[in-house]
Amino acid sequence: MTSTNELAAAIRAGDRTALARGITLVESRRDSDVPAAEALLHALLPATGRSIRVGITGAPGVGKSTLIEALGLDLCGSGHRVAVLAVDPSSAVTGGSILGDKTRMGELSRHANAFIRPSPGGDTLGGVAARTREAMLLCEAAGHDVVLVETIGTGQSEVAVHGMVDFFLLLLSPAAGDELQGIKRGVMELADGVLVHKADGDLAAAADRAAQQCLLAMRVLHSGEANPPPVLVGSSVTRRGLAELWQTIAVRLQHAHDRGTFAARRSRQAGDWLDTVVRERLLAEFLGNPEVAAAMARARDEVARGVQLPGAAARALLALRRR
Ligand SMILES: Nc1nc2c(ncn2[C@@H]2O[C@H](COP(=O)(O)OP(=O)(O)OP(=O)(O)O)[C@@H](O)[C@H]2O)c(=O)[nH]1
Ligand SMILES: [Mg+2]
Repeated sequence: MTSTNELAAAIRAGDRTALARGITLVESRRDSDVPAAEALLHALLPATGRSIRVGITGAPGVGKSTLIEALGLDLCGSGHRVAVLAVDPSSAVTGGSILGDKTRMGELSRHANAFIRPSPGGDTLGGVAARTREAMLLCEAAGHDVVLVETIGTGQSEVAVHGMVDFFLLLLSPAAGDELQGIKRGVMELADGVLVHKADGDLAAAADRAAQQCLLAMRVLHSGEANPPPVLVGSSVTRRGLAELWQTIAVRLQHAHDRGTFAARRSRQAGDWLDTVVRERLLAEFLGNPEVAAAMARARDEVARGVQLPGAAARALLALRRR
């Protein structure tokens, strides 16, 4: 039985088994694990925050994992220590990711400088995202100076991942001209940069055209801004544009540092995280009360049958708390 302090020391020393154990501890949903998990995070807090956090989103199959593998290998090769995490909303329901992220990033997962962790399970997307954020802190304490977070599946997880990274990269396919209509405007607005991916072989010309269209769209979205998000073109197969991509991200983050917006964004994210956790826990506590749960089931039934209004039913339910 190792103590929390021993585990914290082993994580800081870069022991991968300890890091994996630490993440398992903070991902645990057993009440009895909460004190040790919080103590571990508290002990490691001073060693966190010193990484570049990049979120990678895009439609299924656009090549997020392949890009992470290619970029991750380049970064590890130049001495960085890369951690790869994922947020998978479906794992909120199924209670654990069964996706073979590690097998899709086979070479990277075997690299001594890389650490790959699939999405945690959870009761809600908020819960999954909170555990990923905490895993990120542990990875930083273990000395990983680049954290890449992949959003899995469609929709939902983008806002959560945007809320935990310094740079949110949107991947588009070369068919993006058609795709732009399908991509939710909200995701375009969240993006700090866009990469039109798979710009190789027969797709290269289409990728360049898509990038032009996307650039126009981004200029409209960010009109009046001195430094609108960059739109790049690249391929994980030929590695075209990958060095430029990382260089662009690094330069923009350096500017953000210099202007103070980097620190401001992280502070805002921490505050938002607190709000989310409070909301989630209040709700879980409220609905965990058997009396409330029974009343909630009755109220749902009445609302569904149209014999009660949602607003009035909610007021009656919330009144149960004050009794
Ligand atoms: N031509 C070409 N194909 C690519 C490139 N990158 C990835 N692919 C292919 O695209 C397919 C999907 O790649 P993934 O990396 O699994 O895509 P993903 O976005 O992570 O997919 P999900 O995690 O399922 O959403 C695979 O067959 C890859 O080989 C690229 O740069 N060029
Ligand atoms: Mg993937």
